[in-house]
Amino acid sequence: MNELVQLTWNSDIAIVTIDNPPVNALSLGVPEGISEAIEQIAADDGVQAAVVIGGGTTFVAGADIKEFEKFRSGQRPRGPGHLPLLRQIEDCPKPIVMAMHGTALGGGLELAMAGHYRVAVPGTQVGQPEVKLGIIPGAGGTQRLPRLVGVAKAVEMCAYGSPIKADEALRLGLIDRIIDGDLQAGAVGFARDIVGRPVQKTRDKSDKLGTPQENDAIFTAARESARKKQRGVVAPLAAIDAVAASAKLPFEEGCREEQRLFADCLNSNQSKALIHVFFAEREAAKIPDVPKNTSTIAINSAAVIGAGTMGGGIAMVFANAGIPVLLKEADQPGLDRGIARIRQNYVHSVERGRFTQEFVDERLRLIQPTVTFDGFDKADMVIEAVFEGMALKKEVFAELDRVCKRGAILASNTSTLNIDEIASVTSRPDLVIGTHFFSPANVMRLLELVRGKKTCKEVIATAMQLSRKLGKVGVLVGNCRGFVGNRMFHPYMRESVFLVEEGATVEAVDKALYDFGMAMGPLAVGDLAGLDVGWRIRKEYRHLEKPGVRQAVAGDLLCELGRFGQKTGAGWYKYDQNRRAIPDPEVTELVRKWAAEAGVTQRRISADEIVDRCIYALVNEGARVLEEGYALRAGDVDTIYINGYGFPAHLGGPMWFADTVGLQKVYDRILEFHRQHGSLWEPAPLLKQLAEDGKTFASFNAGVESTA
Ligand code: T1G
Ligand code: NAD
Repeated sequence: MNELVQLTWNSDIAIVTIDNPPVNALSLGVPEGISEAIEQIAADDGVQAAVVIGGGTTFVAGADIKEFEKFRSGQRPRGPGHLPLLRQIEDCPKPIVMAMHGTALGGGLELAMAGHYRVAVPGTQVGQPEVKLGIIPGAGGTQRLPRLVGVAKAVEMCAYGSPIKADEALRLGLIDRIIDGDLQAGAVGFARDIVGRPVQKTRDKSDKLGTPQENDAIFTAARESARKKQRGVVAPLAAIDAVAASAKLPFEEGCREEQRLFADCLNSNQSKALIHVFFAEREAAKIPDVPKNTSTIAINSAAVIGAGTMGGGIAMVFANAGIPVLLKEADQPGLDRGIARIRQNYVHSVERGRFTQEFVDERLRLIQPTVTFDGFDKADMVIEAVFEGMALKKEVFAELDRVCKRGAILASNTSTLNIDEIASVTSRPDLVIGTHFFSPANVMRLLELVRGKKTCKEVIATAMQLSRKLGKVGVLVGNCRGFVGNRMFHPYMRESVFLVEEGATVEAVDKALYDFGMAMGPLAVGDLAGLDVGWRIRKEYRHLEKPGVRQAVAGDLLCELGRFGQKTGAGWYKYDQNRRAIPDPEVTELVRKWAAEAGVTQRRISADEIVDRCIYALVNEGARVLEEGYALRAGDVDTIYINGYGFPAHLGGPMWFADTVGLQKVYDRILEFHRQHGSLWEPAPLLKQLAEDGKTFASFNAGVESTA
């Protein structure tokens, strides 16, 4: 063998242990090692059966994603190349038992399905998550899985990529036994039980492959659903085609069809983008000056102050993670309203089948409502989510500093205010950090962590670790106005309004960006968030506007008519009782009249121009954010946009997308907008530099963030 795969014996049962930490990926050397072991097992008369097991915390998490570039460039055989190994395992005359714990994903599950029997400890997760990387199973997964679990379930697992747990896998026939207690001992025991029984080859099974009529209905429904739920993404449809091949073609031919579809997906820009997204998300957790071994503060209890939209959601996030949380409001009626909203949210979750009533009851018990500071002295961390206003935030933080124990973290959910100024009223600015959750906090995955000048490394490390525990993607950002996400969002939204002022209809702007892949058009987002917030801010800061710099006006015209968005039944759109958006010709007319008076020429604007104007506004500001060091890497910006702003993951995020277009092309287009529209389109110096040097954002790394 080699150091990645070990072969040992428990009298007449051979044990093959895969040892490639951290996740036992099938990196170069692993399939080769397993193959050698199987060869020895087949030849060894003293061996009656074998167990294949993962060393460490998991079975096999699949092919080594880092090696995909080698497949693409032909440095390694086309595809993961372990199809022959799987055939060798299946053809082994001695029964092979796959013993799973942790996760058996992608190539890991494919390996397991080539075994003759499968056992797992409770809680093991098995799945074909390849579509999330823009590819499909490439080692027979789409052919063996339907033979074990039936076509409908295989389509679901391959097209959506969500794993299932061991108990469901047992019910479906994907595994043969759940092992309570020690996995290896249990698997060896199981192997002894089946010695002498004929080896069952998955590829020879056909009883679950269904009839053409049944299958056609399954595939049609699956394609329709994939087109809707994974808009614009190619891999889910390819995965469905591959499973369809399993039901129509003999096994070998089905595998060839899978290989063909796999190769198309692997070479697509979508898979390159989604693999970037996978690694960017994990890279975001690494902070150059906060090493992995930085000590952290245990967060066993928390408190939230303000039970409004955000505070209520944040309390739910803690409760859902099993952390008891105090929720404080200014007065009893406000608290009652906040708690009622939380209950309502949970009722919806139960109705939609996301949580069980039992889970919800348990979580509700973890949220303790209060109007006093009693108990705050015990909390390890407090998150403030009161109204946005510096004076109030300072008042709250000064009080928190008095009532909270030494060493407790004080966090603010502010979306715009200066964290250093908030921290300055406390005696512990090193323990202050911004935790910017997104609305609805219990749903959105993004958590922007805002590092103040004095925030200490322990607090950053703790917040990063906590993000994971809370099921969020934490991204560390610097302390600038709007932080990273909202700072970039501002020019994006501004351009969408300018386009309407210049003659594009509201629907045309939203449709162009929706068709590009955004979860919602920008104007519909404005209606959802409320147009009045920006209007009030603009009124308050009008005196700070630079003369001669164009301001977006159309949204204010709507607000002056009381059209604040969904909450008032009208904004950019009209809304019916079901909150369905209806295009409103009155808005077009209102803006047309204003434009005529203001001397703004209206014209026909193409969908391409709409997308370029909005997306490049995002990219240009993203370049500034990067250059100024408020984001550590281009991938961090991408992670923020995908998880917080509905940017399509299959385009990799705004910075990755710009790289794929080519920065020279993006720069040239921005220069064109600069000539047409003036100073707001000043190209970011970093973009200019990278374009001129023929480089990409991905190649740029600002290094350690500094807010100084
Ligand atoms: N290849 C390479 N590295 C991987 C990896 C993989 N498959 N999976 C994880 N890592 C790295 C990851 O980058 C991180 O590194 C560390 O392991 C821990 O991961 C032939 C074509 C397994 C559920 O899609 O879903 O098989 O940041 O932080 O939260 O048809 O990782 O520490 O340097 O995520 O405990 C299909 C992807 C591949 C599984 C563990 N498999 N991985 O989660 O830890 S394609 C997947 C995951 C394939 C076949 C095809 C998760 C996890 P670092 P982590 P975790
Ligand atoms: P909200 O108006 O819904 O809730 C604020 C709550 O704080 C109210 O219920 C209010 O009664 C309570 N409150 C005010 N003073 C208090 C005090 N001294 N003690 C206890 N409670 C007090 O506002 P929101 O939308 O939840 O926003 C809260 C914070 O989150 C703001 O800083 C906001 O900028 C930020 N934020 C909001 C969003 C969003 O989309 N709404 C997103 C991210 C961040």
